[in-house]
Amino acid sequence: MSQSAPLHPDQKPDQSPAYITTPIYYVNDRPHIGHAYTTTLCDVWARAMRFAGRDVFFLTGTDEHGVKVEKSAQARGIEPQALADENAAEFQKVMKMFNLTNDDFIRTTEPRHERQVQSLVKRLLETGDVYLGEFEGWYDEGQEEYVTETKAKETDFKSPISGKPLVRANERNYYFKLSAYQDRLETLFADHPGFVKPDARRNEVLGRLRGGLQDVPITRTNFTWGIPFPGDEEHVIYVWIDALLNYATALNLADADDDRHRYWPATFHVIGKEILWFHAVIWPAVLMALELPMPGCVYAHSFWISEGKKMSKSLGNFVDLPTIERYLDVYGLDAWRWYMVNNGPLGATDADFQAAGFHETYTSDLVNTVGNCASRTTAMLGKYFDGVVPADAGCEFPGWDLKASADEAVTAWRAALEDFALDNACAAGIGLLRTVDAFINATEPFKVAKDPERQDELASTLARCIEAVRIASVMLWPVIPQRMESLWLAIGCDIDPASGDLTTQACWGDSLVGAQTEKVALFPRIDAASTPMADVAS
Ligand code: ME8
Repeated sequence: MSQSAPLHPDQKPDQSPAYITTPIYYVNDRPHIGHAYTTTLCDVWARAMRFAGRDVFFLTGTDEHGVKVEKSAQARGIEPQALADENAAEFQKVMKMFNLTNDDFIRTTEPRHERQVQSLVKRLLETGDVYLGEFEGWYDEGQEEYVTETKAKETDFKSPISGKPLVRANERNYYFKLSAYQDRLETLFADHPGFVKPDARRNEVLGRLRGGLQDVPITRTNFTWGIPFPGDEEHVIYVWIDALLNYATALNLADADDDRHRYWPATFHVIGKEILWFHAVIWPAVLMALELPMPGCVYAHSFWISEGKKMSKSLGNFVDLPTIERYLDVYGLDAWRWYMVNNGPLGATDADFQAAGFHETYTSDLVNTVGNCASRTTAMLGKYFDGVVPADAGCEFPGWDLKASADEAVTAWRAALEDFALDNACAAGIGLLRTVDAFINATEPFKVAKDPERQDELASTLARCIEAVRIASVMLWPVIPQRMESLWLAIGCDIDPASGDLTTQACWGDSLVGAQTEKVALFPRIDAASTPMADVAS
């Protein structure tokens, strides 16, 4: 897809493969809004791209090894595998609950993953990118990562994430020669300015990268819950190397010839900002060592906080699954997805989850704009044309060109998706509906209808309104699929996003002429008193 190309029905859809991934989530904890958020963003993009005809592979999964999982399991008196099974099932439940369309769910304790990780690490050993060495340094136990002397001083020898003291650790381990990739990584960043997004995040990584790279230990001997290092089973492979490789093992990249190889490399690795270093520096260096092509973009979003405070176990203010379920019960899944995408931390700043803000967004965007525009257009079609969409009689309305507005919106929508600016994609869709509303207010079809001489004008107005509503619905479908499908049923249009024909569907035309429509009520008005606010605020 080219960013500036306007849509045309004859334009061939881009059917190239696209690969999008979420982080794989730790099984030592239960799923919460953060996990649902990242996965929903990827789902929206995957749906839009499939609709646009691309051959999409959308991957998510769980990260099941490491000392944190081992410790959590010990605390509960169960085996790590039992804990992993229990929580991986919770995460899989989330995918169903949010109707997420991932093509695979990878678990790092699966044999397919373990086998390939061993074979890829063996390759790194053979190329000399992994060697046996000794190291002493400051270690962040919570993050399972060494920090440099400079960084440790800056944070007063405390973890910048958990605030807990760093510990002095000394290990004989296998190391990855990260330092050898300094120049090539700097070139990657210079040649591909879009490699890390948003820009603020890219600048952070570049700053740290220019500070110099140290080799990183990629094995551990102080615990056993991990993949054994090939040829030296006293060591287990460090959880981060094990985890990052999921993006390759899910596509069976360590195996010769496989259908899934066509998806490599990832178009987007979508992650939270706290794990950017691993994805933007260590991961590309590992891929360089393995001589594999680089991902297109690492997109690092910011964090949800909750009612003004950082979410933490001690505060107990995590927006967890039971809380989310209450929102789904009251507002429905589409409303949840809309709020996630439009009010979430997609850019470089954190976003505050507020019950009041949720209600406001629902009411102003979905009830008063999307719902209202669709309902007033279909109501007028019912009243003046017995619900049958009239042909556009070609009347002129100076200052108004809904077709041009729709074309512009679709171009903006496509450009936004290329940038992973999903909020801007929503703005393009809902913006078109606002234009339709303004057009109705300006042309006043309810007055025109009273004059039998002005039937052509009335037909032109309503034919254009319903066509613009239809095109907006195509753009909004990836975010609010259930309601947009109800709308399609009600206006008698035959759209199947699985057919990949968005290029045709998003084109202005007369496909609805003669269709039997009925009045729709897409998003019911909800009384603020019946929202889950009280529970969340308490
Ligand atoms: O880091 N706001 O797993 P994890 C927004 N296993 N997103 C959030 C969030 C918040 N408050 N909290 C979590 C790991 N997330 C590793 C990843 S990948 C090879 C290995 C989301 O269970 C966000 O995507 O801690 C973040 O990066 C991810 O959950 C971390 O999940």
